[in-house]
Amino acid sequence: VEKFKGIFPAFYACYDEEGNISESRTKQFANYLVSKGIQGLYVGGSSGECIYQNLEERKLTLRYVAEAVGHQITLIAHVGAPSTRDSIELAKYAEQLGYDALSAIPPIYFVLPEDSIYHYWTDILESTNLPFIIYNIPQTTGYNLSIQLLNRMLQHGKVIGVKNSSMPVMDIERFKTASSNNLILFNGPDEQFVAGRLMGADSGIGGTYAVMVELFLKANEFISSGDIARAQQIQSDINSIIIALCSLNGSMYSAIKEVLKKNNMDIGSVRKPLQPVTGEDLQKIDEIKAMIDQ
Ligand code: HMN
Repeated sequence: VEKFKGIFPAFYACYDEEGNISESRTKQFANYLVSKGIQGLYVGGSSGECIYQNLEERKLTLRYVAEAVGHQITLIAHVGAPSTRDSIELAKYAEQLGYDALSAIPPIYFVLPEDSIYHYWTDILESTNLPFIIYNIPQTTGYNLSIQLLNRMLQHGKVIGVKNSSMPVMDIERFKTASSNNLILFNGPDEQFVAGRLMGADSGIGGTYAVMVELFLKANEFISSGDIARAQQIQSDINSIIIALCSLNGSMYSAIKEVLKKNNMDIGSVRKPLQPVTGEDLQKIDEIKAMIDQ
């Protein structure tokens, strides 16, 4: 379990100038994050724009990341997809590539009954030998993980963790307690990373980590060493940055990608319907970069 403890940036989609998945940019970006000292990567999640990509594109990203960083860090593949069949195809592919674990949101679009969610996750986890991390993100899926379904899922020995993106930090404590502290809990909302850790999260997976990874690594260290005041100060800086990133005309991810460009890490822009930054936004990017660099 040690390999699942720490900071796991949610990996971004890396596109070329035509908006196709870029092999060189994907590999460069993965290596860049490894050089910062992260514990692992969460590949192909919401921040990876999985919802806007076809299966082949999702496989390319999974493969390029694995080829670039190999076993230097822990790799988690998010395989949530519209059909169970597609999720299983991604899961098997991730296993072949040497990923360390699978993860999936509940089924997309229809908010299906809990029993269907159980079968969706079970079908995925039975399709490979990899451990499985439940992804709870009620604000986008419309389903909030219940203790009942969690208990049912725990009967599969393969469920090792929950990535929890619901806003009440109490949920982290409840899921952990329901598993008699056996599950690894990943904090989802970056704005509450410190609170999540204090309520029992072992780790964090987040969509804004990769643009300010040093801040999350430091906050994590301060929590581990018991220096809560300094961790809180970093959280406050992080939140001002996230609010600034979300205040532009373009999507948060397009703003993040512009900041990365200023750091000589060009991974292209976002795919529509996510909107790219506008000219007006670009003027604010320098200010956001300065907040991060401070
Ligand atoms: C993923 O790729 O799936 C992300 O890590 C999702 C992650 O939990 C994000 N939550 C949502 O998008 C709702 C957060 O990291 C989020 O981006 C951050 O807290 C900023 O609001």
